[in-house]
Amino acid sequence: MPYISYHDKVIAFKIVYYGPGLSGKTTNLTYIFNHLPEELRGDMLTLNTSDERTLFFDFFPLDIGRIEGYAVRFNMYTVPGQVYYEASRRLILDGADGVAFVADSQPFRLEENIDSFQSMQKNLGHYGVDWKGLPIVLQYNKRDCPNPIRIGTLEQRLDLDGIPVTDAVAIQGLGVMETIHTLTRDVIVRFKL
Ligand SMILES: Nc1nc2c(ncn2[C@@H]2O[C@H](COP(=O)(O)OP(=O)(O)OP(=O)(O)O)[C@@H](O)[C@H]2O)c(=O)[nH]1
Ligand SMILES: [Mg+2]
Repeated sequence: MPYISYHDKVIAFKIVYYGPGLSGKTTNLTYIFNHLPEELRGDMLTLNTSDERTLFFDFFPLDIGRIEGYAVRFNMYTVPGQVYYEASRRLILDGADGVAFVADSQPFRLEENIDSFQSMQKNLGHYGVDWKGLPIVLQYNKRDCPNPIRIGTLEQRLDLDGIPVTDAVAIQGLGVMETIHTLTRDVIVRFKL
C-alpha cells in the first residue's frame, strides 16, 4: 500500500525496477528522469561502483499531479542487479506498489532473467506479498541485440499468464515510457479499487 499523509495531503507510491545485472534498469530510470519536465521531479540519486554498476539503488521522486485533492508522488527506485546484492534487493522491494521487471533479451542471459524473477517472487514473499496481486510489467529490453529471445519465452517458463509485457531498447529510449505508463496506470487502478 502507498504511504498516505492525511496531514500533508500526499499519496506516495513506490515503483521498483528489478531484474538481473546489466539488464538496463538504470538506463530506464535515467531516460525517464531526463525526459520529464524539471518541475515534476526531484534530484536523482545514484550510488554506483567504480564501473558504473548500481551499488545500492538509484532513486528520484516524481510528482504527477493531484487525485481528489491529494498530491500523487511516485518514488522511483532501481535495485542493484549483481548476484551478491540480494540483501539490498530485498530491502528495496519492501513496500513496493509496482515492479517493472527489466529482462535482458540476449539469449545467453535467459537463465539469469529467470533466476532474477524467481528471486523477486521470493523476496516479495518475505514481506508477505503475493506477487500475483502486485502490478508488474515485464519489459524485454535490449531488443537490438542479435537473436533476441522470443517474447513469450519468460511468460511460458515462469507461468506468467496475462502479465503486461513491453519491449524496449532502453538505450535509445524505445519502450521506456510505455513501460512506466503501463505500470503507473495499473498501480493507480489497483489503489482506486
Ligand atoms: N544494446 C543495448 N544496450 C543497453 C540497452 N539498455 C541498456 N544497455 C546497456 O547495458 C549496460 C547496463 O545498463 P544499466 O542500465 O547500467 O544496467 P543495470 O540493470 O542498471 O545494471 P546493474 O546496476 O548492475 O544491475 C549499459 O552499458 C547500457 O548502456 C539496450 O536496450 N540495448
Ligand atoms: Mg543499475
